[in-house]
Amino acid sequence: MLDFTVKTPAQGRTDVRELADYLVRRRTVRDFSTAAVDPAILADALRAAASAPSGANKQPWHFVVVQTPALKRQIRLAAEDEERAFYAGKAGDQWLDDLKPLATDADKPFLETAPALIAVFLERYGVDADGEKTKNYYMPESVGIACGFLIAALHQAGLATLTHTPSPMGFLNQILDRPKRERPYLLLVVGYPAVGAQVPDIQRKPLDETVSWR
Ligand code: IYR
Repeated sequence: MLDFTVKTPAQGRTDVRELADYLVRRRTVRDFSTAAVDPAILADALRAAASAPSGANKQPWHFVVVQTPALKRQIRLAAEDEERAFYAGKAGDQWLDDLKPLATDADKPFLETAPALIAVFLERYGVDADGEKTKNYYMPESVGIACGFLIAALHQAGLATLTHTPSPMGFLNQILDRPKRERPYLLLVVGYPAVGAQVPDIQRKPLDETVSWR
């Protein structure tokens, strides 16, 4: 095995506790400061994300880091168009009811205030050197795992994120010039929380509800 660092169980015990204690402190933030983010932090977080396991190691993802104000503005305007339709009724009463604790609405100023947006695309199929289509496998699972790595890495760097999914978000292909074989999967808002940013008063389920031991 290449480069696999073996830990003693005692070291593992300490390290996983420290990691869990830190990960459980992550909260989704919706109120971002305009403070800049070090591009080297983004690069390392993306390096972690792109190392995720994927079906047949096809790595069926593409990440676009958006920092240009004009592009962020275009994305905000397109996302808010979709969100207005969603909150005006497309979502349905039950969904809107479920969202009440989050106090969200169709206004998405963070798409401009946050210093970086990372648009994550799922590659539905690949293209080889001869221009022939190649197959990818377990794409939603693979990209979801990569996004988990990305969010955890950005959190480790002290950054806040928001997993934003305006629906549909086909506008991202057009604004960011990505091919049709890539489907927008997630728009991750990245930055530091605004001074005084609040998060919803919501709790995680007790672990014995979501974990069984047999
Ligand atoms: N995309 C909308 C609505 C929304 C949906 C879910 I599910 C959430 O967990 C949060 C929001 C929005 O961003 O407002």
